[in-house]
Parts: sequence; C-alpha cells; structure tokens
Amino acid sequence: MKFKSAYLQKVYDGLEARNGEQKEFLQAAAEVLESLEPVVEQNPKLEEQGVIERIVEPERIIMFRVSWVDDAGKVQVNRGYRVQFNSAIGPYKGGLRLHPSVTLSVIKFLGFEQIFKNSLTGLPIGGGKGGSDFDPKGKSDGEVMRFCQSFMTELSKHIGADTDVPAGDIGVGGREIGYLFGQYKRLRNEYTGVLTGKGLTYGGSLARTEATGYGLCYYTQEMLSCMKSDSFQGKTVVISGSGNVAIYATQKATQLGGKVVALSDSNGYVYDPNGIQLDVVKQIKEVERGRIKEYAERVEGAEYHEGCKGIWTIKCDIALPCATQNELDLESAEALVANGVIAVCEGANMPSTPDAVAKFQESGVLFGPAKAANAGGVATSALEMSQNSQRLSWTFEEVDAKLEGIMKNIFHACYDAAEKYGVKGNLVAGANIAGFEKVADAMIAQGIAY
Ligand code: NDP
Ligand code: 2IT
Repeated sequence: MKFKSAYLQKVYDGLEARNGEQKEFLQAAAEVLESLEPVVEQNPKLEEQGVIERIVEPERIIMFRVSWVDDAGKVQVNRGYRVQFNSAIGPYKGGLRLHPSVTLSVIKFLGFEQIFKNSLTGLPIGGGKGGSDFDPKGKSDGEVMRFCQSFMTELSKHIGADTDVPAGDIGVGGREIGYLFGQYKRLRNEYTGVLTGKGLTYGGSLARTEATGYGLCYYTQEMLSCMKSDSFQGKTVVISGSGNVAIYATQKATQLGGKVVALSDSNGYVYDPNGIQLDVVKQIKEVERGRIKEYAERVEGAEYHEGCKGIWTIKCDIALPCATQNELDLESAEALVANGVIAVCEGANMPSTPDAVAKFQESGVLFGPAKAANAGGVATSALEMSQNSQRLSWTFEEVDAKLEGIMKNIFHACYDAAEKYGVKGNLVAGANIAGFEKVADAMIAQGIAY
C-alpha cells in the first residue's frame, strides 16, 4: 500500500509489520488512512500529536476461553473476544458476532470501523466490537444459552453501562441478548443498560430491531434525492443476506416504493420477479430459523440458485449488500455496472472489496459506504442507552423519526466533508474524514498519558 504522505506511510508500514496476518483489519485501516491524506496534509498537529498511530492501535484487547457443555454432555471450547478500540468520545460501543469465521482480525476490523461510524451518528459513543468463533447454527436453545452464559461470565468483568455496551451483530439477535443480559444481571446484581438490542419487556427500544435496515434505506433515499433527484419509487432492488439487516431493509425499501427481487444466505439466493413476500421470509428466518431456499419452495414463481455470489448478476437499479465482509468482489461489481445499477449502499460491514468500490466510483455509481449507511443500528442503540438512563421509553414513531433525522445528517456530513477536502461526491472519503475529525479532536483535547 502506497501513500503520498510520509507520515501515513510510516504508520501503515508499522501496522503491517505488527499485524501482517490480519488481512481484514489492514484492509479497513488502509481505506481510512488513504482517505485521510488531505486531512493529514492540512493539519500538521495530527502528526505532532501522534493521532494516527494512536487511532489504529486498540486501547485494549480481551481474549478469553469460553467453555460450555453441549446437549450430549460433552465439553466444548471456543475463543471469545472484546476489542475496546477507542473511548475518546464515549463508552466503547459495538456488537458481538458469533460465527465460525470470527478471528482477531475480523473483530479488529469491525471495532476500527465502529470508531468512525459511531462518531458519524453524532452521539456520544466510542468504538468496540466482540464475539466468538462459536457457530449458533444447528445448536439447541439450551446450548446457545449455556454458551452465552459462559461468554458473559468473563465479559462481565470488562463491560458496564458507562464503560462498554455490547449489542448484536451476525449470529446475535434478541435470543442471545436476552441470555447475555440475564447472566450479567445474575453476576452483578445490577439492572443497567449494559447491552442494547434488549427485548421490549426488559429495557429494549422500539425500532432497534428495524433500525439498521430502515436506516440504510433512509440514507440511500437521501443520497438518491440529493445527488440524482431520484428515489426508491419504481426501482428494482437486490439485497444480499436474509438476516436482521436484510429483512428490515427489504421492508423499508418496499414501503418507499421499491421492488425487492432477491435475498440470499451463505448457501444461495432466491429470485422472485414479483417482489419478495416479506411475511414468508420472516416466518422462515425469524420463527423457524430456516434457510432462504425454503422461500422458493413456498412461493410460486420464485427460483432458488445455489451459491450466494450469483445474486449480483441479477439486473437491478439499487443493490444493498447486507450479509458479510468482502461478499461483493470486482467481478460482481462489473456485473452490476454492466446491468445499469444506479446506487450501491452497504448494509453489511465492508461487504465490497476495494477493487469493487473503485469500480463503482469510476463508473459513476452512487456508493454509500458501510460506516455511514449502516450506522442506524448503533445510533438507535445509543437512543436505547438514553432511554435506559432516563428510565423512560419512547414510542416507535419518536425513535423512527430520530433515526431518519440522524441518517439524513450522516449523509450530509459525509457529502460536505468530501467537498471540503476536494473530493466532491466521494462518500467513502467523506465518511472517513467526517467520522475521524471529531474523534481526533477529542483525542488531542484529552492529552497523552506518559
Ligand atoms: P444475521 O446473523 O441476522 O444475518 C446474517 C446474514 O448474512 C445471513 O443471511 C447469513 O447467512 C449471511 N452471512 C453471514 N456470514 C456469511 C458469509 N460468510 N457468507 C455469506 N453470507 C453470510 O446478521 P445481521 O443481519 O445482523 O448482520 C449482517 C451484516 O450487517 C453484518 O456485516 C453485520 O456486521 C452488519 N451490521 C449489523 C447491524 C445490526 O444492527 N445487526 C448493524 C450494522 C451492521 P447464513 O444464515 O447462511 O449464515
Ligand atoms: O456493526 C454495527 O454497527 C452493529 N452491529 C451494531 C452495534 C450496536 O452497538 O448497536
């Protein structure tokens, strides 16, 4: 990776030398550092204060053994992680991911992205992320509960409502948050807002479940409106994944007048030219915890195709990748561009590879990067924290209206930052710069501990 600034080059080379095997983390860091070239050039204080070398190093990494007993009475061991990346603007905040692909590199990339995303929300939350290589697929409720309890037994020593507030991510939804919250309360004898994404009967916020997918569509709508005088109305939309983010992105895109024609999981994708019937998807995914393949067995006219990558060959106007990192590569980007895609907005974290992003940008496709476009989830988590602190709960409409306002503000903050630094229309650079500026300012203001 080559930088114009000698300072950025030195920081990146050091990062690579120390973390050579952490490919996802280096990918996320390289993108942010590249965006910061003009900022570093115009602000010598960043180098004087060592801000860049500080921001790429987590404040604290916790790695721990999670042992639990399966239904057959056998002892199982997984590895748990919490990366407390940056607390300059608030307590660490970010989700927990349970997936067999979880490594320290994955959690560090997610925690790093979370610093800038959380800053963009305008709310007082720092960056963190955690999780485990535990695979919830095929596990019984009892196994998931025992895993979550064991995971929290260690994690509880490191988190708190004013210290670090985890939430959901891949493999962690309402069921897991419930088990985690129950164990925290048991161990600490405290009823606090230590987790977000809680159930509505015990401190959860209305609209948190919907927030990431809804927020993604509010951001996309604002981008289309401001940059192309366009909207979702009458557009064909392809959404990858079929989890929490994909489901509620489908719901909002449909409400805004779009027709969602495809969803996927890690095995394959469904194509429904008549428009996805979300009640069928919710039954399969949220109630039965089944596979997206079953949609094509239940809905006439829908097709199932093996292999998740093929979803990007479907002709569409708007593409919303909502599954996982690096799911959309250059070949997929070329297929989308050849089919006339107008806008791509990222619901998942870092779903597009760097060459795919470059392809969209050079082809004039509107591109909304994850740390801006999917910030609605964590923003609503911060609203859940506010409600917990006040011991009040707001209506769905109140939370949803705040979410929409936050997403519009994020779009404009990114757009304006890109323009200010001479890269008008580049929302990747805009998001990285706008997210960075507030955190850097707070880090400088708080000084350095010798
Ligand atoms: P879920 O666990 O609810 O759903 C994940 C979906 O992505 C599933 O359809 C899953 O398919 C698919 N998927 C996961 N891993 C892979 C993989 N390696 N290859 C292909 N498909 C995969 O998670 P969420 O919907 O919550 O998260 C989706 C994305 O959105 C993630 O990148 C997450 O970090 C991001 N995100 C989530 C937020 C939230 O509030 N939940 C907030 C902001 C971002 P399968 O069932 O086959 O595994
Ligand atoms: O990636 C993300 O922003 C999340 N998984 C949500 C984090 C949160 O704390 O709500």
